[in-house]
Amino acid sequence: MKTFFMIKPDGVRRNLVGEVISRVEEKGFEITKIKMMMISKSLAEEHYGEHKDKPFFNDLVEFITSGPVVAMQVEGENVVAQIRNLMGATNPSDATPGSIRGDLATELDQNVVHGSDSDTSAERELNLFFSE
Ligand SMILES: Nc1nc2c(ncn2[C@@H]2O[C@H](COP(=O)(O)OP(=O)(O)OP(=O)(O)O)[C@@H](O)[C@H]2O)c(=O)[nH]1
Ligand SMILES: [Mg+2]
Repeated sequence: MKTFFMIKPDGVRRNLVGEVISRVEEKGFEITKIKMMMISKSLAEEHYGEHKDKPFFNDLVEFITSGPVVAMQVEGENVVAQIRNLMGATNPSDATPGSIRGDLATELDQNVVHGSDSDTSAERELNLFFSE
């Protein structure tokens, strides 16, 4: 099984790339594709398309395009759900200590990582980021 996983601009700015990747690798998953990149406005709007009617959509697009991200394809058993567990709850205030967001973030809109929330999202997002 495969998922799309990404270290957001706040994680890169805070030099948490090694820390986050270590957690994924130590858990036992395999990173089979990885690249550091800037996300264009159009890619951001497509990636977060499900949120386009939310009041925070513009802030979300602005934030995710504000600096480089590290995009990954991660493989392993039940990887979509297990990566979401490693990430912790969307709001770091609710994220359990031991999770990436629980240990490394404090704010909802700067929560360090993204991971696909279903197999369907994983396929869509992997195609968006690793199509060439
Ligand atoms: N400002 C603001 N940001 C929000 C709110 N809800 C979600 N977000 C941000 O929007 C992102 C996407 O929301 P969701 O897809 O629902 O959450 P998620 O799947 O845990 O997070 P992602 O992995 O980033 O997709 C979250 O990671 C938050 O940073 C909100 O109510 N206000
Ligand atoms: Mg999401």
